[in-house]
Amino acid sequence: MKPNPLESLDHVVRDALGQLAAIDDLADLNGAEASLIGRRSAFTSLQKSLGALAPEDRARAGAALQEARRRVEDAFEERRRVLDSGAWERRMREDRLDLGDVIAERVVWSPRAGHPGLVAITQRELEDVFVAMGFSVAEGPEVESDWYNFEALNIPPAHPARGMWDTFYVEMGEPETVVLRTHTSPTQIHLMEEALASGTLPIHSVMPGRCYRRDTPDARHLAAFHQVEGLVVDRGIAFADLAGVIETFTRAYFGDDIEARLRPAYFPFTEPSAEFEITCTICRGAGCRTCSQTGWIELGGCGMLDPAVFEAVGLDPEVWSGFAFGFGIDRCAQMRHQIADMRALTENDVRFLEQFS
Ligand code: FA5
Repeated sequence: MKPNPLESLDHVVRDALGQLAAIDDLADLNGAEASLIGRRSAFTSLQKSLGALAPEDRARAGAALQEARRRVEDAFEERRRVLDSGAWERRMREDRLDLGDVIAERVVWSPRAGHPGLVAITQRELEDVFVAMGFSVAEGPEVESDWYNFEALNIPPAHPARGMWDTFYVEMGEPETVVLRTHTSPTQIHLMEEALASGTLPIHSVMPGRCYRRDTPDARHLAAFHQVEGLVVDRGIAFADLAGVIETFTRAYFGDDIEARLRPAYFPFTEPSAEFEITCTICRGAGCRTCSQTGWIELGGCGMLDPAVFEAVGLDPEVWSGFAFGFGIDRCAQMRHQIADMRALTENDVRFLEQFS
């Protein structure tokens, strides 16, 4: 009788299962594949030895060998599955990237508190200066009738002075012409009317707000800009009072080293009138593009109230006197912070805006 080559089959299977159980790393398992179930395995050499069996025994022995090999292959795959999931977990653990900080800082948009823009900040600072000097703060409408914006200010229709203000018209003619106010001076009229009606004269007020002109934007002009109007209506007011207020304001807001001057000017609603200028802070008076090489920047106009304005609102110019001024808020911001081109105020560049938080 020929020896049965499959006598050792049980032993081969047990040995293979034992080796498998001892492997706890996927790389080792892959390395052992050939010797456990592949080309170099005992199963392969047993397969070859089947040829020595009698044909009637060969089929049965082949089936037994196949069955034994499948057990080991199944165990091998099961081990791979177990090690694979362990390796995966380990890899997950090792490669884990803590995104907490990254997400908080970069990915998730966290709202940041904004802050008022430079013009709003400047308006508040100017108000503070004037409030400290005893003025109250009032506001007027941005859309005005022709009467408030021009006529009550002694600028009748077709008056040449209308050319001083390039106007945006909202409505022309009947029932009345309506404009976007070209300056804050119409608020003077509202205030005088209200004070007269409510018996609250005298008036010491400033009136900040937005104005509009068909001006082409350039280094010191915008089409929508801001002014702060000042109005004093009282008894016995003189030009020296106006000059004193302007001087005090300049020192308080720009500091002692900035030179200011009043130059004779013309406004239909004040007489005498003056333009108020300071040394250009960009070039310190040497002359530059911002000040058109003059060394001076005009901040506003001012003057003693014209009797025609008192008469337009029904105040007796024999009893009441006063002065008014109107400064550009954007110009004040520009000079205070040495902004060479005023258009920077409207460009919404955060690098610019954040400088004034
Ligand atoms: C006036 O608007 C007069 N209402 C001022 C006034 C008030 C005179 C009370 C007398 C009594 P003027 O057009 O010069 O004046 O403008 C005054 C200031 O507003 C200017 O000096 C400037 O600082 C500012 N301003 C005028 N136009 C613009 C503009 N397009 N962009 C930015 N600022 C401007």
